[in-house]
Amino acid sequence: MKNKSNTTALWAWGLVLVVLGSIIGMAIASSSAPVAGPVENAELTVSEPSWDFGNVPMSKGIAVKSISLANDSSVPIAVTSLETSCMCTTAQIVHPDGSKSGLKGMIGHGGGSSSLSETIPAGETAVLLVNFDPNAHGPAATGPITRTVTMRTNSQSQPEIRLTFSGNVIK
Ligand SMILES: [Cu+2]
Repeated sequence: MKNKSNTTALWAWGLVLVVLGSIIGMAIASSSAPVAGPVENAELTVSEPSWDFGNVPMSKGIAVKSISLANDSSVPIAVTSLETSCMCTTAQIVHPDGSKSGLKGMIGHGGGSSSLSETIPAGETAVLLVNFDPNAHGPAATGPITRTVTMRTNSQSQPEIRLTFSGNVIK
């Protein structure tokens, strides 16, 4: 009797280990898998690759611009990195369901990471929110500015998307 239940218990543990092992194996495989791509015949249509904020009063705080990123192709497109040219500027991808990517800024000495794994499914139009803080450089920093926001994608024909904006910071 004792032997039989021991054998059964051994088999049960063996089964648990096999199941656990395959679950862990799959998790490792999916987390270390490279982001799919590059993909062909897939591009994001950017509503405004460049824009001018015009006068940006310090008193009104952060200026925000919404840029649409339309995936009109038939395959998902991955945005693999996002960064800005200066610490006064941040950017974030927002999906139609309201879910958001991490907020990304300038990548400096030891500061943050530009890497992202944000998928824009076929047929989806996501929004890139770009925030410019006219107060980030202190009260004396008035005058014209130019900044860039750079995204990398797994599209073969569109590995990098660079947006540029200008503005004039006033008191
Ligand atoms: Cu700046």
